[in-house]
Amino acid sequence: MIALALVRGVPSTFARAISARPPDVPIDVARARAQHAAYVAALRSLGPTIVEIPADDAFPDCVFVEDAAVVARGAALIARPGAASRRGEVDAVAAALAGRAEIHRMEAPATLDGGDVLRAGDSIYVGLSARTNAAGAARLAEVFGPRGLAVRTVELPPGVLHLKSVCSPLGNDCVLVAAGALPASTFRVARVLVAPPDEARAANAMACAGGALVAARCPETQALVEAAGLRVVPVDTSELAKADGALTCLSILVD
Ligand code: CIR
Repeated sequence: MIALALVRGVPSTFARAISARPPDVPIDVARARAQHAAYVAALRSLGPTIVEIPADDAFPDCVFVEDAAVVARGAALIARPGAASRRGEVDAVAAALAGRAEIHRMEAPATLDGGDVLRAGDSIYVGLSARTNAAGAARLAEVFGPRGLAVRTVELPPGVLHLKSVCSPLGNDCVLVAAGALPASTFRVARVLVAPPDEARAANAMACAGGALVAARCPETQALVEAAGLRVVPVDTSELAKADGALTCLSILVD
């Protein structure tokens, strides 16, 4: 059972967050904050208690809290994010997790972003990306291997920011993947759902308890997720997407 979800506020500096491609229309921080508040309300409606870490204006990307830690089976691995400008984000997240999980750290040269980590059942898949390196994946295995979780690496195609930019877990035995993004054999799960090409962004859904937040205006993916037995709550995070954020990156579930 998911007891708790950590989220983090949108800083006033959010318009300076990293973006692979500068948006045509600049980020509107007030709109991003309104969308974030709606996301948090939607997540709360799925059941977890929400703990909100205050935003820190020194870190424009801090709202993407998922990247700061990986939490499973009572342990939290505090990440060393691949982007140097994001490394200072992790201290507040570690402080919020202290007392809720056993804290583990990682050191240079290891790098890892939580967005590259997908857990399904007894497996943890980790994308090797521009943000997460082999030493980061090895540290993940060191911490979670003894907890009965097998760590499996996934090579990401160039241009994909994070593993979960193209897929996300829907419970323990089901993964949602963007059409054509990864080889069919990537995941050892009973069921793989495929988001159609014109809804690729919906491949990042935020599952929690018996429900899932799914990108707004993606009806086919919403129907697929519903047919898999999850209650779907559509959410619009288009302003956060201008800085390459999707749905999982806005929270950390602590079970
Ligand atoms: C970054 O480039 O690091 C942020 N602008 C976006 C991070 C999104 N994180 C995620 O999907 N887990």
